[in-house]
Amino acid sequence: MARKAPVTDPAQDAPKTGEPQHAAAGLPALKHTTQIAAAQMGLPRAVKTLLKLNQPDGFDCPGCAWPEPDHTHTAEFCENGAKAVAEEATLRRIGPEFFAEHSVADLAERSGYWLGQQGRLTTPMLLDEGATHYTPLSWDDALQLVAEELQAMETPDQAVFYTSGRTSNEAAFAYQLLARQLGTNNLPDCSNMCHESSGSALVETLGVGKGSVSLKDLYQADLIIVAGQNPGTNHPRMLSALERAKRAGATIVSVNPLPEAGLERFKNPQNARGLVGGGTKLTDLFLQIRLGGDLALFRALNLLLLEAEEKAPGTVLDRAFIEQHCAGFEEFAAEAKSTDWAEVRAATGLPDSQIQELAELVRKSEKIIVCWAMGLTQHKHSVPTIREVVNFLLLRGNVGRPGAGVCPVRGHSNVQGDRTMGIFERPSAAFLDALGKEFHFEPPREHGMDVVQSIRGMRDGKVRVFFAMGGNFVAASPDTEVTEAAMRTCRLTVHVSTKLNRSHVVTGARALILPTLGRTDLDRQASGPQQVTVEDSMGIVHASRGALKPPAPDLLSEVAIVCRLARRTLGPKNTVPWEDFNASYSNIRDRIARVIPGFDDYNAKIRTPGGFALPHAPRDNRSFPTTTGKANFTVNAMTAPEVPEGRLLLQTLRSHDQYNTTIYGLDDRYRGITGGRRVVLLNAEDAAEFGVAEGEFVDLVSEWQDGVERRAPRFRVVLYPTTRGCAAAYYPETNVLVPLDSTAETSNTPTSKSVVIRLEK
Ligand SMILES: Nc1nc2c(c(=O)[nH]1)N[C@H]1C(S)=C(S)[C@@H](COP(=O)(O)OP(=O)(O)OC[C@H]3O[C@@H](n4cnc5c(=O)[nH]c(N)nc54)[C@H](O)[C@@H]3O)O[C@H]1N2
Ligand SMILES: Nc1nc2c(c(=O)[nH]1)N[C@H]1C(S)=C(S)[C@@H](COP(=O)(O)OP(=O)(O)OC[C@H]3O[C@@H](n4cnc5c(=O)[nH]c(N)nc54)[C@H](O)[C@@H]3O)O[C@H]1N2
Ligand SMILES: [Mo]
Repeated sequence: MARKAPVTDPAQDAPKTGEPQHAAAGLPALKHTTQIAAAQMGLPRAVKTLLKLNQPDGFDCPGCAWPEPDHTHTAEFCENGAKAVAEEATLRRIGPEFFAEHSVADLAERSGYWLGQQGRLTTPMLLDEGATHYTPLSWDDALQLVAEELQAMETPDQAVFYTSGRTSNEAAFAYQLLARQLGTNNLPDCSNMCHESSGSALVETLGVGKGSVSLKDLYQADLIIVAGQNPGTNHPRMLSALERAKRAGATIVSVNPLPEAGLERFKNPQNARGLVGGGTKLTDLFLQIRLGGDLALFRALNLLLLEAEEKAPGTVLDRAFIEQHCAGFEEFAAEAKSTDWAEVRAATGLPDSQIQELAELVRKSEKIIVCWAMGLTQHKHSVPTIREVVNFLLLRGNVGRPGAGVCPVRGHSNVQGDRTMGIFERPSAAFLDALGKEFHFEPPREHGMDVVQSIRGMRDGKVRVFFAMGGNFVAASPDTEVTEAAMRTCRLTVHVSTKLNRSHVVTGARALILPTLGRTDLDRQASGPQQVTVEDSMGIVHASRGALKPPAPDLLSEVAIVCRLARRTLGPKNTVPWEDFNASYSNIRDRIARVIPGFDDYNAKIRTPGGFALPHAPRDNRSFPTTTGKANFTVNAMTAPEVPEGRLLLQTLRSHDQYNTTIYGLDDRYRGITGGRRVVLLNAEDAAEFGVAEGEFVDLVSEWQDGVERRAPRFRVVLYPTTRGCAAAYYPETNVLVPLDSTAETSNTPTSKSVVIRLEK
């Protein structure tokens, strides 16, 4: 029986609106941190836990992937990091009694917020075929059941192994090894919905799919452009870095359809200026762009730079860098010069004068960094947009020298590390060669399925087993109804999880919940307490040690689950010492050191406080491991989302009180919205044109070339200073509107930031 996700819980969803704020953090952030942490864990545990957060002997924040600065503060965390920790370190528990009381049909009626608030999972649970309730079972029985289902497949490609980006390096390495020993590269991950476009564009142009800057570079930059990112909510510790850069003289430009409070002004809760003073103004120039207008903006900037160089040869471009290190300049320049200002205006909605002002700032700036996140990666033309950002930086040699470079700001705390460990459906031949050599087996060579392909695969009956290492696949993926129906075709769905979520109630014929330790929990194995390692957004790898008493005595770590499952599943095929891996994670690290470049002496290096940096050829020595051996300029045709008359372009984004599909609360404080999430932010002139008023209810109906109607009912209108024609509403409530086949070219990322909609009263 297919039940739809509950539309809303009226008692919990009565949004009120006030004025959007113009500064982030400060005292209110401290107040909220304390309230939330104390409510979930009680005050003593809250204090003990938060003091261990991001400290050299403590655990890595399970929030975002922003790097830790040198540890000068005892409280090195932010409001939203504390919320992420409180969510995990909560004292609430759900065991067999809970599942006896609540049928799956009952749970399917609950909101994602309610599900998450019930507490930590404690016991392996099985939803048997035809059963109405989950029932407890032993770890042995649970893992045996998965092993048998995997062994019963006709081909290994009937299994899909999803990963969300919190999984440690050790667990990720073991997990991908299990999948490949089994014989499949079906290793989709949250990155497929997140920064895949950045990876695709950067590998092609610079040869490495990661950011090229460190925190130190940020502090030294003259100009920092923050495009398509809301750090005040999603990477709050980035604001301290921007503040420091600013105080060292940097100019900050933000490019966004929304005036985000965190980028306007930052009140650093770690100093008096921030707590009681006015804080620091961050943004010097705000370009309120149209959704999807960034390619046009960077093309226009590149045109202006090329024209300025023509007028004053030798003064604008870094000719020596271009000649020595780059390929494709002539083709790129010819294309850039064909840029049509009328098209730029239509795509960006910006006055020419603002783009010229930014071009002037660029000319005056020796060292430039561009930071971005989902506002750039989740469009149809995201890959060409990011390639154009690279063109922009290459023109003045802003890659591979101090204070300059590319800074894609990652989401999940170890999403970058998971990819480094081989969680990827399209692994390189070099990686597979090294893996095969180390473990004496022949890894599968055929590419596997990414997230969108996995959903199609399930829909088309090609997948028998869906296994998730964390995450909430059903709620995070696009086209909710399609994804939910796809999930239900599986023989078995398995979730290794810390908290209950929607993916546990939309299941295959049988389903398992395997509860696991989180980042904050003490992880004790045969050789003693274990540490794990993670890689942040700037390629620094460091250790993380959980300290809290686990929520239940027999919870297994992610590593233990993988190792035990592998031993049961692989049989004679197996060539891996899983028991040793399980007993001491340093045994896994020894193998990683031999397979993955940059990890030599891994076990020794993680003792360095603050961790160690992975090699990054463009940053370290201006060498570019691309197909041409140079940094590639690229030709990116002008394009922007097309919005028919009477329609709006919708972006689906995060509120201040959520972590992806985990809802912490119902407020979006900086945007002045409280007590509810089912809101659509509209420009007042658009609202007037469509004849809707503040507080009125509308259905959001998405229109896509397949002609299928996708509807998200009853959203309350909030008048908001967003760019004209550009609406905004929260994810995951609006995932139902994102068509499965509407994805970015090359990266196949769902276009969550450009959905054409109409409003219906
Ligand atoms: N507290 C908290 N922290 C998080 C998360 C969370 O949910 N909560 N999620 C984590 C994850 S997985 C990720 S990936 C990151 C996400 O971090 P962000 O990318 O900051 O998250 P979004 O809320 O999707 O915000 C997108 C921003 O881009 C802007 N934008 C949208 N479209 C465009 C566009 O076309 N052009 C431009 N220039 N701007 C645009 C939006 O107005 C918004 O400011 O955060 C991570 N950190
Ligand atoms: N419309 C729209 N859709 C989007 C986006 C968008 O902007 N708009 N953003 C996309 C992005 S950027 C991302 S990254 C994805 C996120 O997709 P996911 O990573 O799949 O989703 P999360 O909501 O982060 O997953 C939360 C669940 O992870 C589990 N969990 C938490 N910690 C741990 C742990 O330590 N171990 C294990 N095993 N489980 C744990 C908990 O059970 C929790 O319920 O969503 C994408 N979807
Ligand atoms: Mo993400």
